[in-house]
Amino acid sequence: MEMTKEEFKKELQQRLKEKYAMDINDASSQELYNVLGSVVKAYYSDAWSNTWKDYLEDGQKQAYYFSIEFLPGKMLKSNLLNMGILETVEAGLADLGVSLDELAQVEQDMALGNGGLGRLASCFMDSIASCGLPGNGNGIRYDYGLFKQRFVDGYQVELPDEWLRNGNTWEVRKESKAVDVLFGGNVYLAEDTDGQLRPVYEGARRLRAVPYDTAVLGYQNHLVNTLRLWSVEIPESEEDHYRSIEDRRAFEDLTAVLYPDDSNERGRQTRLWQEYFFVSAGVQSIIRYYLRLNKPLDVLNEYVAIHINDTHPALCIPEMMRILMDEHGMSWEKAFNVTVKVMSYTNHTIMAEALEKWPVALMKENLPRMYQIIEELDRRFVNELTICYPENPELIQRTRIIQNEQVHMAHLAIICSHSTNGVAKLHSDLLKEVVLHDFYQLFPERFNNKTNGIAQRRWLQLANPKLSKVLDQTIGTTWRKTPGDLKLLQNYVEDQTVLDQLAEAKKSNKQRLASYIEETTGITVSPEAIFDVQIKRLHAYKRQLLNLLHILKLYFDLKDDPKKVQESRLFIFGAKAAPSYTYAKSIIKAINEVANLINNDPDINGRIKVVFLENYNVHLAELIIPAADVSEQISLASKEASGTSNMKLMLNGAITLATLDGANVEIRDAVGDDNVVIFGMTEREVYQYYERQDYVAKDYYDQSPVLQRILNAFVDGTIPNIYFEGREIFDSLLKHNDEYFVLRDFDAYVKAQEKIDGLYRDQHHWQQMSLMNIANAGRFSADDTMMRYAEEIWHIEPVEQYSKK
Ligand code: 26Y
Repeated sequence: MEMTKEEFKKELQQRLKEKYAMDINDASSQELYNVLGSVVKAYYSDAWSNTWKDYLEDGQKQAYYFSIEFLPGKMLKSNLLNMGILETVEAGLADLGVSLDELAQVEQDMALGNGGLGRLASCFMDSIASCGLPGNGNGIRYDYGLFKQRFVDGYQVELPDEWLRNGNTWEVRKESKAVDVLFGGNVYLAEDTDGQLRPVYEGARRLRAVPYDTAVLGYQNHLVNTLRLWSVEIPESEEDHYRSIEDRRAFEDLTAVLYPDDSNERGRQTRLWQEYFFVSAGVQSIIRYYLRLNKPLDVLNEYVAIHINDTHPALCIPEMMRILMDEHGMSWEKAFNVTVKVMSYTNHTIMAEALEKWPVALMKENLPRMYQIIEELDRRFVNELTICYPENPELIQRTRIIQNEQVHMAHLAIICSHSTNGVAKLHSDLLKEVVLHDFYQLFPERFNNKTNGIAQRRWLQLANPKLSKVLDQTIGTTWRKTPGDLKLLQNYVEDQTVLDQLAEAKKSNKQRLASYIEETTGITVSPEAIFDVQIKRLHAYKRQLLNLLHILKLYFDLKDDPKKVQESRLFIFGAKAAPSYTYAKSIIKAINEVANLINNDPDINGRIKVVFLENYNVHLAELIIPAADVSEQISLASKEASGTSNMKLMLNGAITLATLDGANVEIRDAVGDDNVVIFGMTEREVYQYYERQDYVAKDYYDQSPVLQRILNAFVDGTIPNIYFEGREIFDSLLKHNDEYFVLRDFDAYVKAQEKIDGLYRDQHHWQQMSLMNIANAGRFSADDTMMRYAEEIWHIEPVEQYSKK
């Protein structure tokens, strides 16, 4: 893929004429963006169809990553980067008086995900392609992405995210690849003319799944994989069956919205439909493609690997069984054998409320054939276990798929796949030892760890050009392709010139963020302050509240002693709360009110500032992360499966302030105790509390005047305008005994923050720590993570002509 600047300029102007009959000077940013998009698409279209043809001709084994969420953010710049023409295009546009950065702003963030899990899926897609691996994504094309967050009087308000309003340049509708998906009705087995038992459907609804394909470009390797997202339509032949308007709506709305619901029960029925819809469409299209290879279905696992990203796509299992048996006449035993070899599953949480269970009645009514197959999977599993462990009926009860009239999706996924992995060492150990211990005993060889990773291309090369430039000048450019080479930076830990350059890059990123803050919130902040950042979904276990309590402590300290020696701090929050998660919304309101109180208090005079940025999303993350000094990773130990913002912040030189949870443990191992600040209970101590059941939060309050003052501020009017929210938060800690041990870890957190303050004062040393973090972040490369999935789970290999040089 070669293109000179002049060729690019000509092409752009030509297309602008064709499409809008306009010259550059007359075109709006949107028009220019659209045309630029079509130039870019034309540029990779050959590589896209070649990749596809190569896979087909070589009968290449391919992986399919099924995920109910994908969160790629904006794609223009990353596509240009991966094609190797970012600089050419930027310069060409500049010649024409157009700024690429401004054009890039026109693109709507593709936010078809809630948070970590969806963003991980997108980093993985990028890495699969960049490693030259044959792998594709499969998901849902939601008409509305994750809600847009606004603050009104400090409260979160949710607005629809109409990301498709101006069209989506990157997608291609593939009408000819549409498939039908059946819902509801009755299903019974009857003998067919050939004597085989086949299901007969009565009164089922038939919906059409239409795929929209998006190219996933590898980093400068000419490989283009596919992200296939499905949208629902009502087939013309079926229109009569949808009698009332409400009835029709219910089905038409199937792919309307992403459920902003990573914590609770609302919207669950539609979610079940969504799950089956994209799973059925995806598996059908895989089988359709496979049949073109003219291979027998019982060796499907030699050509296809299907990955189940959390349990949401776990219906892949019964759906694959259905297709193999009902449509291709395979026996149960053979179908099961092949299905297990094809499927693998990642667990992303140990939080009990997020482990999916579906009421039997709901599943029977909406997905009758799926339910029949699941019931039979359960029956056979119970039979087998009864033979192997006749003395242990409790084990069977605990592990079976159907329990208490509910289908346990994680059990289904583990029992019917060949691999179950956690997303960080600690998390995977907890799965084996505690959460999924029974299954580990039954299938020890299935359990493994794959620590998450991030795409350095997006989170360093694109998001932080300033730092990237310093790196290029210092250690050469190989880190761009091989993030492990960042390690070379360690040789410069005593080099004052390099340390100064790193500091300069950080400062300039802080200025960029400071301007954004000023523009969007009107709050003036100083780039000299410590930028202390907590960005992630708002959830009690992530303990944004602990951060807030510490802010209040600093505030009261300064009120009492205005001369107190303390570095200036800017506390930055970015977080969305699930719309029905009242407690999380109360925390948002409280943070916003504390921000108002402190930012406007003349006694404080700007020495502490608190900014809660609206609408945290991928794009905002790209702006915040390069500017961060401190990375807050303070979840209660054992609760955060991995975390990935911790990796992104470290990569950009922030110092991690963390509990020993999720991947924080591995960050500490990577940088050493001297380059990270760890505090709080370990996961072992947390479990000891659970066993002994002897945590009394109120004791901490009773014994600490500092905590009394801080907590009372929530209910005595010190923090204004939080009459209900303040009481709710106060009660959660003292009346409901502080589920996430905020008060237990408070003192340790304060000390850790004091340590940060002291460390920052020694700027030379701080820069050295920062350098060590950047240098050791290469080990969290999603490229490496994907290579491990490829080798150890999917058994696929890089395609030679596209593999990394
Ligand atoms: C079933 C429904 C309630 C549900 C919806 C979404 C349950 C869970 C989720 C999403 C979970 C999620 O985002 N988990 C995060 O996955 C990241 C990637 O592995 C981890 O880094 C992070 O610790 C984990 O919370």
